[in-house]
Amino acid sequence: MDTHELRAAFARSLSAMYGAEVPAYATLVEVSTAVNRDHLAAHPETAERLGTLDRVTAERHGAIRVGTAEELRRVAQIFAAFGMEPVGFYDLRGEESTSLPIVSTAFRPVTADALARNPFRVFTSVLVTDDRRYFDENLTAELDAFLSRRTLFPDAVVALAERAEAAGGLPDDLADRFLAAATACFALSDEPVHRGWYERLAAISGVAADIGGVRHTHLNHLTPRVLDIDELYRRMTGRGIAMIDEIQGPPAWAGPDVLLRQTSFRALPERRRFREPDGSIVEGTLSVRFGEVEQRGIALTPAGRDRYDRALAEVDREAAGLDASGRDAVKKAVWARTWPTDEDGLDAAGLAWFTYAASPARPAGTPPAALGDLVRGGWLTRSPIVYEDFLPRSAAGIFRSNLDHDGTRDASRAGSPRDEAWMAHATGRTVHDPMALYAAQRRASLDAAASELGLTIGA
Ligand code: OOG
Ligand code: NI
Repeated sequence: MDTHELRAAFARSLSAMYGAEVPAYATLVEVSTAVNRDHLAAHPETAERLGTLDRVTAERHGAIRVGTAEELRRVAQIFAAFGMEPVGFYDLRGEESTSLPIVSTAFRPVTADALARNPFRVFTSVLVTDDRRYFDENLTAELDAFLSRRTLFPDAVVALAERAEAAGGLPDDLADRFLAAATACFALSDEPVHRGWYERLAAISGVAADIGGVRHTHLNHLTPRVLDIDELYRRMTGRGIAMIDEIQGPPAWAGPDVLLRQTSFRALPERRRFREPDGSIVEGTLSVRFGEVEQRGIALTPAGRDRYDRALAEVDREAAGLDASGRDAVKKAVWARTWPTDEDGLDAAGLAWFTYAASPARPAGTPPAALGDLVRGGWLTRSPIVYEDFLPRSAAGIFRSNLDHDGTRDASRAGSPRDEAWMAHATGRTVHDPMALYAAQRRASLDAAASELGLTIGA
């Protein structure tokens, strides 16, 4: 099995495991598949503009959380076997009440070809155990000692991953063994949770307890992609599944969808065993795992992203104190006055990423020089580049609505430094800049089109 087959098989294997662990996820996948099929039937001309039905139906992202740089390095090696490389640096800490004591990257394929084969991505976070806003000196020392005594990713799995990365795949028998062992690393453990330790961390942050309160990691969620998230939301609600009350990100509107819209069903109580302070084992529940779903739009340039961030800040100001439907109305109004209503407008304003190809049916004669004229004159066709990354701050409402409480932080203390260079050092790998990947994809398409047309296309 080559790298791409391994990645597709890994996504299927995790999906089967998560469906068995979290039955509502299986419902979510079933409803998503039906929504996608129906959407394609209703809009055959446009439905596949941001990805074929085959890609979108198989598409998932997962989220996992680890505790140390060493755990990060090992999981990066496992993902490398699947052709998934770190892209982007996200800092989820901060002053807002929704802040989490983690920094993150996303492991995903980076070439257009690999993304088309299977775009599986895993948002991967690491606990910042020495951030004094959350943990004092003593707790940092206790946490680090606890984390140093566990092994999330056994040597045998890491060794197979090294071999798969070096060879670009694995022979079938080893591939099966590797897939099973890699999947097992992310299964929910039934080992009893030490109540006292878990609750000490949970008082600070539910995410800190989820990471540092147990001796294993697990998938926190696995997210299918839909072509119509509003319809998905209606159908899930119709099946009696309690969804959070908002779709996060841009509103539904008639113009082009950009970036990411996400929503989720609430975390469900899962049976867990607890070890009480007196040593007895009791049955209980924890609610940490939820069901997210997403609709992907066009990737934005830095100028587009800036406009997006300012539009959302405007929504926050104008919608302060409003309920979900009031906020949605504000969002729609802000979008209508902020965004171009079609792809021409996005491209002309330099807000979104596109690829270009020489049109097979282009006119005769001398082509114009400017990119916009080449598209308008029928020399080039233009296709949007789908957003392949994450917006965890915009999804903060999802994470928040799935935590029992906001936790506690001492904003008067300084955070500890973490940045992309730290992430690169910890993973032992280059952390790609998402914007550079989109820009390179655009440039490569322009270069190919230019050589086919026999001209130079600037910009
Ligand atoms: C962060 C997960 C981020 C998304 O879709 O933005 C993410 C966490 O582990 O809570 O999956
Ligand atoms: Ni997610």
